[in-house]
Amino acid sequence: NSLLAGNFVFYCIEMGELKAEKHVKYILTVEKKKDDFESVVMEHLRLNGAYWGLTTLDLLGKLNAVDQDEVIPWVMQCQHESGGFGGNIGHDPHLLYTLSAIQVLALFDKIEILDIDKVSNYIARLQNEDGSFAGDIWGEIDTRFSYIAICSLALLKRLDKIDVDKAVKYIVSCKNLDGGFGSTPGGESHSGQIFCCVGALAITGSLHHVDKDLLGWWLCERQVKSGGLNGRPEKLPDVCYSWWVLSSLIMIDRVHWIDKEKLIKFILDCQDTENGGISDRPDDAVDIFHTYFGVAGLSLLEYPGVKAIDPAYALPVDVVNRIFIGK
Ligand code: GRG
Ligand code: ZN
Repeated sequence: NSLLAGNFVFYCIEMGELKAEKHVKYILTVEKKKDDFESVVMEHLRLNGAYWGLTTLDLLGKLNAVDQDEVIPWVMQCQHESGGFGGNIGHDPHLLYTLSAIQVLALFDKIEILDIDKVSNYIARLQNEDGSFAGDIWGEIDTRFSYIAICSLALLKRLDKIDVDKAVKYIVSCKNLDGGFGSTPGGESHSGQIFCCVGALAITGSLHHVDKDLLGWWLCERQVKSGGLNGRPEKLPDVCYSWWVLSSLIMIDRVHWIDKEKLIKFILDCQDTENGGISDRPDDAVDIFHTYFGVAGLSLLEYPGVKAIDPAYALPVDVVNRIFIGK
């Protein structure tokens, strides 16, 4: 206990502390404002934005500050007759928003209001003969979509609707000699794609395809002097990689290879301590995306007062347990 208390004091005094209340306020304001610059830019990704904002609120223990009777009917209005979800009402469906819709409903324990077969059939139809997935009817293929399909179907308990073996084979075909993964076979290793591939392999129980030491080495080399992580060699650090890199390291059991305290300090240094929100790098402008990744990163780093997040499903651990173990 005194060790924990000692740690807490260290976080608060030595490193500056997480301005949780300010971030909650910032998220609630972004959710409400519909016509400022950020909202206009975000218009087409509102369902993603809702997932980022609401998950952050839940991690900070403040999901109840949101009226779910407003959020849930709006989410359901984003659904298309094909079964997939668009980024906003009337927008075309895409796997990206379909996962966000499922995740938002999961946060509120409302997955059962979905027509589960309809949604899972939409996802399953996007699998190609080689096991890969397209993001929507236009056919762009990317391991992001493999992850989204697998994560969504797992949350809906409908993985049997796709050919999981082929899906895994395709992901493995995107593995590189450096141990990382790219968006398609031969594509450069990038931390975002690595999260997707490792996450999909974790969910399907296929992590034996990963060379954990080789990939762990590549991932921990992403930490730069300031303590932040970059997405690939020679690039600038960015708070969002605290999620993409760290979640991957946790899934392959190599998170002790980075300096956690330095990373916590980097994330805390990216806060707007006056108006709330977290930016990609110290002194840049905050946005809801990096606010989510900062708080989610701190959650993975076991920062006090932040709920634990599941590194594969990108949802609070209690939400994931509610789905797979029961209440
Ligand atoms: C549920 C967490 C969650 C994700 C859903 C959409 C998705 C699945 C995953 C996206 C994975 C990905 C490719 C992330 C990377 C995003 C990013 C910051 C790209 C920037 O790339 P560059 O090249 O930036 O612009 P760098 O940092 O390399 O200079
Ligand atoms: Zn970023």
